[in-house]
Amino acid sequence: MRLPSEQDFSSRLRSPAVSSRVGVWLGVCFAVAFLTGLISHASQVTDQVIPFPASPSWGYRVTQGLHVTAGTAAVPLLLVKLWTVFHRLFTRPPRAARALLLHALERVSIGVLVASAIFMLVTGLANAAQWYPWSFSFRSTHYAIAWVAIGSLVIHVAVQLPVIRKALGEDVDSTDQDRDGGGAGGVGGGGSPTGEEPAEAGRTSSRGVLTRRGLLRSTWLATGVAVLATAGSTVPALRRISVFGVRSGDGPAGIPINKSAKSADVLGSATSSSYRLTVVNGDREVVLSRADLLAMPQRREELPIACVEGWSASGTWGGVRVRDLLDLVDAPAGSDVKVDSLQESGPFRSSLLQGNFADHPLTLLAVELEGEPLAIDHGYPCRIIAPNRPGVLQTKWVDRLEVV
Ligand SMILES: Nc1nc2c(c(=O)[nH]1)N[C@H]1C(S)=C(S)[C@@H](COP(=O)(O)O)O[C@H]1N2
Ligand SMILES: [Mo]
Repeated sequence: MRLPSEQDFSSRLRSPAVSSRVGVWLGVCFAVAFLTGLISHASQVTDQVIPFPASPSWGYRVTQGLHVTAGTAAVPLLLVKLWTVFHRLFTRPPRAARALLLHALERVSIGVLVASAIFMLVTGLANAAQWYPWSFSFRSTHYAIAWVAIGSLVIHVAVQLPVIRKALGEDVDSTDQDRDGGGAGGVGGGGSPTGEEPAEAGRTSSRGVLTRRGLLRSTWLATGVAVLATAGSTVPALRRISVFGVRSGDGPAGIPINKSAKSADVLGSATSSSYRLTVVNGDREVVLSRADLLAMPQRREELPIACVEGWSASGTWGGVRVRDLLDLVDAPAGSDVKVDSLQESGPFRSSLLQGNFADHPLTLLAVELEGEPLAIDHGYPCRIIAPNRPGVLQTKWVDRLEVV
């Protein structure tokens, strides 16, 4: 048995003419995912100097919807792209030491790019499906590898720029940049290139069934399907065709449930008549029942829940302004507030409301949704709902607010 050689992958579809066109869109998806990912990261780091802005209230909904959609769209693009360049795995390394070193460096950088790109898409999709077949922390690892992926992508584009520019400037069927000057053997021929084939044969884009244009069209179609199938979890009009956005629109009051009261193990404590909310500022402390909360001035605001997994849904929430509660314990303006819940374990059992969120007039401790008392799975007796905030920080089953 012998190792395959580059010439064994003789399809005319495996050309810079195709891979650079797919690459452009792949690059766009990675750029969008990277930038929106930085935003998502900033929204969850609560000790930054410049606080994450509380407006526009729908901001995170849009950026995180874009993030997950761009990542999903990248999957078919990456698969096609890898297929079009796969043969390069089998190029014979050069003999001369200097050329060999450069070759090796280029190979390592491609290896890093491919590995990190696959890692990003696989972990992102798995997270969106709430499937964690790993033991590392998703968020910090996904974030760290994002820098590796984007860094190696920038290097790759810089190195390949001459090839990319030339390929994009020419017709997609041009064989100018193909291996062996456009004369390599055809699909299924199995023979090695002789360089003596008629020019005609070299120019034909398809000796197989698929033309280059056909392949590109199928790729755009697959990408479009991936976009529609994901975007529906953010865009209500697309919900019904959104097969990946399974969690959109179900759940009480049309808002999906992320973690149920049962799985958070708060069914008993959340419905208990001894439930109390404690608001603390230093040695000032106020203890309120749910009835006390209902007796305070009630506000109604329309705000979205926007999960980091990409789904989002808007609702009309009713409840007490967090700032009104902080006034009960004379919390100074701009105070950061730690929010605790009845949930005893789990990564999202508590959150920090930075001062600009705690003081924001739209930030509520909600007791109702769509005019009904909050469903237990949405956080009964009360939950945080604040503008432009990732879902993970919209803490449910709140029992303590403490100025820190
Ligand atoms: N106490 C607590 N609050 C929580 C969570 C949690 O696991 N525990 N999950 C968060 C996440 S990840 C999201 S997306 C929102 C979802 O709110 P919903 O279930 O009311 O739609 O709740 C947030 N609040
Ligand atoms: Mo979430």
